[in-house]
Amino acid sequence: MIQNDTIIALATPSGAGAIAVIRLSGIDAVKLVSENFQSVTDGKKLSSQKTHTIHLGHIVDANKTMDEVLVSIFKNPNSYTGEDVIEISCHGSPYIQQEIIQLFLRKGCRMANAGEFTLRAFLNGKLDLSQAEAVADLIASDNEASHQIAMQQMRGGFSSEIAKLREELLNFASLIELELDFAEEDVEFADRTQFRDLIDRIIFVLKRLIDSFAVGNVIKNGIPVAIVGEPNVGKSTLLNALLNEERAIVSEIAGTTRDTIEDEISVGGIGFRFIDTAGIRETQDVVESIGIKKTFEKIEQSQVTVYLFDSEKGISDLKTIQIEIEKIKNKYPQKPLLIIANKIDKLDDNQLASLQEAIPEVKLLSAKTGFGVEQLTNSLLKLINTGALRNNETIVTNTRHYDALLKAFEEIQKVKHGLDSGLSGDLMAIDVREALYYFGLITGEVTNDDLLGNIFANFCIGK
Ligand SMILES: Nc1nc2c(ncn2[C@@H]2O[C@H](COP(=O)(O)OP(=O)(O)OP(=O)(O)O)[C@@H](O)[C@H]2O)c(=O)[nH]1
Ligand SMILES: [Mg+2]
Repeated sequence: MIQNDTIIALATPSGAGAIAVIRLSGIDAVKLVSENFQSVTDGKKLSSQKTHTIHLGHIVDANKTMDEVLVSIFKNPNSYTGEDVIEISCHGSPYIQQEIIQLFLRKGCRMANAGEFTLRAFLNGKLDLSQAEAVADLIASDNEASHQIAMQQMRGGFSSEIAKLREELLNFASLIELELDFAEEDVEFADRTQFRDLIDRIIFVLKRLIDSFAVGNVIKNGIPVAIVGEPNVGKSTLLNALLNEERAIVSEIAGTTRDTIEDEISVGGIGFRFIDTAGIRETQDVVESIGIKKTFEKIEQSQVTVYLFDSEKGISDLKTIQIEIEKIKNKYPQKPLLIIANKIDKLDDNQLASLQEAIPEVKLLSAKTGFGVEQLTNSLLKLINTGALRNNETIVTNTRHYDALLKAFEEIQKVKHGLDSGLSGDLMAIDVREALYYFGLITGEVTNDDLLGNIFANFCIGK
């Protein structure tokens, strides 16, 4: 699997820009660039320059000068990939980018696959697997929370904890296996009290990490919030107010929104995905009824439901609204529900007071004036348990890690039961080995080509 041929790719986004960076990594990176580089300082040879230096000059092919560039040199092992790496910062015209890449492909480079630079970093021991995966998460992060989690994972917070426990467990595994060689003598090399203590610590850590996934998953993907209610109550107006742009069409005609409209914003560092839905009512209109069916699907898929009603109707026809609220509560008893009276700009203080009395949990809002919008986003934040995030605890966001943690947890439970019931050493050793296997999957001590292929295929080319 380990290859050190020289790979090349554009590291910056494709298209025109002020500057583009082309990256090469591999055994011939320095030599190839050196042969096609003319320093502004006469006679300066790139190949004899020190690592971590930058050089101004021209990329030339035969006698043709392609661009004035800056070349950065990183010699192995002190580079991102652990190999010799060259970064060429050229002018960001797509033509220049392609000309330079084509030149080095002709000279013997190979176009890098998605994530191949990071794959090499992993294979050369610069990163463990979960850190490598965090690189992709970091690039994909688009809000403060997902950024924070990815940074923490990249720095190794999570995998170093796992690696340390794995090490300790490995130690005990060897001792237990050693006992098997002395089965006749009935000795115990592995101190059972210490062993039990380690198992308890592992269970504690695994449980915390497994529980964190619920938070992590939500943060990574954005929290879906469905905005529902009868036609014309102001759902689309609220969406626009939340997003601060005219995203959805608003009109006084009931049934304006026929399909669902979604958009994401960051509130307090957490990504919320708001879903504006078609108003719920009995209708003969085929298109509208499809939209209404979708509304219920969206409630199912969302983490939080925001139920909006027209506060004037709250005064004139309270019963209907109370019935609606009960219906949603009965249908989705587990889902957090925020009840919002919209258009409160149309009510006077007495009416508002009686509305609040009738529906104690109601939140008052005017999507038109913006009153109550901030309070609504605050309520949403409170619903999401992000305590772990604020406390800077490790949060698991990766499904692959989650699966491995669950399996490891299962195996460790077996070990614990084994200890409690005085299971023989040979059987216990099997469970310990299984747990070790799943720990290793996370950090990459245990891998196979399929697994690596899957992980790195999701990276961008050039990373
Ligand atoms: N006075 C007042 N009018 C509002 C408020 N919010 C929305 N409206 C008006 O109510 C009407 C309906 O608003 P929409 O946002 O289209 O309502 P909707 O719930 O998306 O309606 P459908 O898509 O048809 O289900 C529009 O004329 C809005 O201008 C508000 O807070 N106060
Ligand atoms: Mg609408």
